[in-house]
Amino acid sequence: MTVFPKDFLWGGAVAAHQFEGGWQADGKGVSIADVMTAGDNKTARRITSGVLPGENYPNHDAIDFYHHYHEDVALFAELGLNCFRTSIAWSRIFPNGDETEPNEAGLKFYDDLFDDLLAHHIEPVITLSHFEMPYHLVTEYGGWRNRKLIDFFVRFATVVFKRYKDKVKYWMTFNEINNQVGMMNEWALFTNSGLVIKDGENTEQVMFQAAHYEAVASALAVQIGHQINPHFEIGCMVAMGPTYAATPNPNDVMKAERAMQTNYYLADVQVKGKYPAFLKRYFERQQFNLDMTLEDEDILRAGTVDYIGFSYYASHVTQATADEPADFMTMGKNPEVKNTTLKQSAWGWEIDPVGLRYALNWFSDRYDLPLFIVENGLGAFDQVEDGKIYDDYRIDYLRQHIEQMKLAVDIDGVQLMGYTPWGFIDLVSAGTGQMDKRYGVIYVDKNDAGEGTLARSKKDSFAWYQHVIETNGADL
Ligand code: P53
Repeated sequence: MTVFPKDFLWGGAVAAHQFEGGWQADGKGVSIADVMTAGDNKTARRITSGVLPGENYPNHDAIDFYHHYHEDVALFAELGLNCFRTSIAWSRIFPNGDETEPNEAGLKFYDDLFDDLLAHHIEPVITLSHFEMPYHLVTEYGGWRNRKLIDFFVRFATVVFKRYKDKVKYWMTFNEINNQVGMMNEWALFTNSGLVIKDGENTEQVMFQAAHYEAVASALAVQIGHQINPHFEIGCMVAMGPTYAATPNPNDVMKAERAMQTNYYLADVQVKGKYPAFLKRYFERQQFNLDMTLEDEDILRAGTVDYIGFSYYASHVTQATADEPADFMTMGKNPEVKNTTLKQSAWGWEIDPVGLRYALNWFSDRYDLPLFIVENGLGAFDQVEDGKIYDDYRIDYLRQHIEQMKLAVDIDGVQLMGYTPWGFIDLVSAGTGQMDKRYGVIYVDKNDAGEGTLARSKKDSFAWYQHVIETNGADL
């Protein structure tokens, strides 16, 4: 017996810049992902000023889905997916971001892709902005610190909403919009918002300004989308990393509560249409002079989302220090505490299936909206033995998480729309730029050095996931 509804969305998730390749194909402009080098488990990716000779930019070619989509979509259909989450590369549609007319060849690519998916009864689930804005908007306008970005984004959103209004029903505006708040590092500020912090600038102030403009742009897109097609379902997308207290000491609990706020303050804005009290007070106390108008407030109120999309990979633990009063944003400022009750991935991410049920309950309690798990999965090193990949560790991870989804639906009454595990076809890691940090049930023959034939093959987890979908999650 399954606990999932008949129309449950079983899918897989990717993002344009991490798998398409074709970085200059058919008039595509340079995107922020195109100026990020490869890192690894210990070395951070670097952001270069433009595309420089001699650097390794793994997103340029990625797994070349751009030239393989036809056979790849056939493989997705064989897997049995009934939905497929990807993003539209903004820089294919508006190569520089500030043009008035879109690039027809870019629009045509997604037409063909969506037609192919629909022919296989696979519903596209589309993120408008997934860590991929035209790089020109960074160099000319400073990224999302600039209010003009709202207009550019709205133009982009309007063009694609109109173009694909009969092909795409499920949309999300900004991927993991809160990553920049939770991480406050160079990578997150750049990938979320195209921000490069200048000497003497207050990083938090610049970040909150950018996030505000994004929230306004998101709310405008929601309103415009609903006008173009009232049947559109438009969601937000939140990175959910629940934070637990290290001990029952109330100071730890208070600190964990504060850290949780970094997960959801933007969800509050996008779901409730207004800023939470703790943040308004924080802005006042910090004396940030943010550009937030009364008109913006109206827009936020009128552009609330239809559902909550979220990613869930891992949970976190935090502990108070004696000299630090619990306050918002504390998570980014403190080293994490290891959770000794859990195992970690090779990249140190805590493996916590129950945390997914916790997250589902948490969202359901606070927002009472349909929920969509649009990313979840295990990044691992896979070994190829006699042409096969025996990835039982990945099956275990996915099985344990789906078991918790079942409990959330069956016992807790959570409204769950669907599940799209991340990187179900191997792709370039966003955080490290690696190919060898693999999430897929489909293997792609390419390694960190960029070598390989790009051939696709099925890991053991492919048949397992296929069976899960076939039985609508009844048989794990
Ligand atoms: P990778 C953490 C760190 C980096 C990216 O991540 C993240 C997260 C999770 O909050 O975000 C998402 O590739 C993101 C995807 C990304 C995926 O997590 O660093 O939406 O683009 O690939 C996995 O292992």
